[in-house]
Amino acid sequence: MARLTIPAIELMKSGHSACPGCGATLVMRYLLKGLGPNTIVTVPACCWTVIGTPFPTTALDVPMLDCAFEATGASISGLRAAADMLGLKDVTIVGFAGDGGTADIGLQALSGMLERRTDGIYVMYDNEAYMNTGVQRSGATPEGAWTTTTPVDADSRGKAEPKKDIMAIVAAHRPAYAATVNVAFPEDFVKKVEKMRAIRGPRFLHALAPCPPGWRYSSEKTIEVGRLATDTNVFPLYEIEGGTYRITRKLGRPKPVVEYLRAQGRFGHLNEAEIDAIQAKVDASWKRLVALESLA
Ligand SMILES: Cc1ncc(C[n+]2csc(CCOP(=O)(O)OP(=O)(O)O)c2C)c(N)n1
Ligand code: SF4
Ligand SMILES: [Mg+2]
Repeated sequence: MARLTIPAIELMKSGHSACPGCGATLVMRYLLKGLGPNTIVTVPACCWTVIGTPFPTTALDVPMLDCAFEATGASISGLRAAADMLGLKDVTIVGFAGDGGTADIGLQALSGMLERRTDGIYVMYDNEAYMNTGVQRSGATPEGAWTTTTPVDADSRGKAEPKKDIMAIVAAHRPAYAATVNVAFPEDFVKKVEKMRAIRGPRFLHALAPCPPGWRYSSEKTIEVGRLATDTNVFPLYEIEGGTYRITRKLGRPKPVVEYLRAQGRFGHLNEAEIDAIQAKVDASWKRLVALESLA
């Protein structure tokens, strides 16, 4: 029998207030399994402020602070400085923010934290919209997706613009470590977290977090939809260490993108030509990633 590589420790408990099937809860759960108890988490406005600490309770066995929506990067730097002043060298400081709070409103603070070489971890859990306020489009919403602000009607076919490439933006800051992870691949996820925990300097995790109400699929399908995102190359798994790219899951023959799109109501309106155009863009992005890896 294959040995289970995921640590048994549970630092995220039941009793949280997420929707059934929420991918963002699994991001926190696997993250804390990899980091262990000596961790402080800072969270801006997002679903997780509601999920994690409905007053006066908490679902976490580590300290969790609320920071302003745009301030996660600055909050990581401030907590690191305070921990150093107190001689708490072994504590890991983690910022845990949504895609809206990272790729849009928190981008400046993230850039500052990376540029200052803060010794901390920034996690962007990506459910690809502003979910907590009712599924508004973010910079990380993929092209073609329905949201409440990118409707499907006579004038609109969902989001017209492409998804913002947060990993390319982070990579341009030359972080000590950056990686993509997906809750549907927990072993790969935890292995990367354990590795990044031992590295010093600014580190970043881009975590895919499927969201049943926002992506419009039924709640038992979170892992199935998550697997399809990676196995169609829509959301490839890779890491960047010291500027070197390494793809951590490669399929001989990826699945067609249509399988991922058809599994979700937010893409239900797309016609064959629109799906072919998305497939061509996914193929081109994958080619670019393979070329980056070959530079190693
Ligand atoms: C400065 C500021 N603007 C707007 C809000 C309202 N707000 C709270 S959560 C949220 C959505 C966050 O989206 P994202 O970061 O993607 O996290 P998610 O809700 O999807 O988990 C917004 C717009 C706020 N709290 N503060
Ligand atoms: S809206 Fe989505 S991200 Fe937010 S709690 Fe529900 S499933 Fe999780
Ligand atoms: Mg979001």
